[in-house]
Amino acid sequence: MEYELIAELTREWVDEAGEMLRESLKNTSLKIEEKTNPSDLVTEMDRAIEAFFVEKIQKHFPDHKIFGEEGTYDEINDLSGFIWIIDPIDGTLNYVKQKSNFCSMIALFKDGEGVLSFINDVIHEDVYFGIKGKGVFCNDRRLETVPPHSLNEGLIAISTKMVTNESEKTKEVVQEALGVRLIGSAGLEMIQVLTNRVSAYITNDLSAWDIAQGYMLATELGLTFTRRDGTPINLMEKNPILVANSQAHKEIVSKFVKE
Ligand code: 2AM
Ligand code: CA
Ligand code: CA
Ligand code: CA
Repeated sequence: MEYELIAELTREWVDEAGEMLRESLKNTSLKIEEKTNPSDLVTEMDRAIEAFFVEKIQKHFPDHKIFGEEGTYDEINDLSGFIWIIDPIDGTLNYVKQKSNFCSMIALFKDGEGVLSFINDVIHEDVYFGIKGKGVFCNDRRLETVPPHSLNEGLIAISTKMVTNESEKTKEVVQEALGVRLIGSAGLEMIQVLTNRVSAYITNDLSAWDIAQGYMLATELGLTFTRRDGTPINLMEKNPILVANSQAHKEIVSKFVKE
């Protein structure tokens, strides 16, 4: 099936999942469990949305592999073939506490390269998506390429864990920017870079399902998406991320890799 057709189908699933998530916010008795610590949560909706995507994928693409946060459906030992990467709710803590500032993300990779990707800003009903070679869109609007600019001309987003594990290098990078912004959803933070509302986003270690969708969209838009030290990301392991326009990216890497 052509990528455009797969994207059309995926768009239907993403829209339906978004509707389910908006509806779920009316549920006052949502089941919530702790995973590794009190800030690491999973709700019945994380599981339900992932199961919804998995059912659709298995029906339409039975030979594709699936990699989701809330349960690995296939043993993934390498990135060969078609792999769907799912984060049903990115920013679960926000979903529970703020009832906003979360997104739902799904991407399809072929042999390690992103071919299509969706990040749904559920509350704003903004679906960001990209198809390899066809550009990146927000709903029906094509996103403009971000012009290269210096970190000192824009804002920077950082992950919450970087605030508590603040290092001299992080401090130096953050001070260079006009200001720092935190949302608590890696997906929405990557969208801020794509839309040039922040100039860069840096994180501590994140898994494939946190980054694959933003990685595909950022790459398609011509942004630079690497590990924090400037080396290529590896979706088979956790990665500290740096995504930015080419100029800010270069400046930040030089601060992180210097002695
Ligand atoms: P999640 O909500 O899908 O878990 C802020 O917490 C950001 O970091 C979110 O994008 C969140 O994704 C991600 N994250 C990754 N690992 C996490 C963890 N162990 N606990 C909380 N958030 C985590
Ligand atoms: Ca999680
Ligand atoms: Ca996530
Ligand atoms: Ca999640």
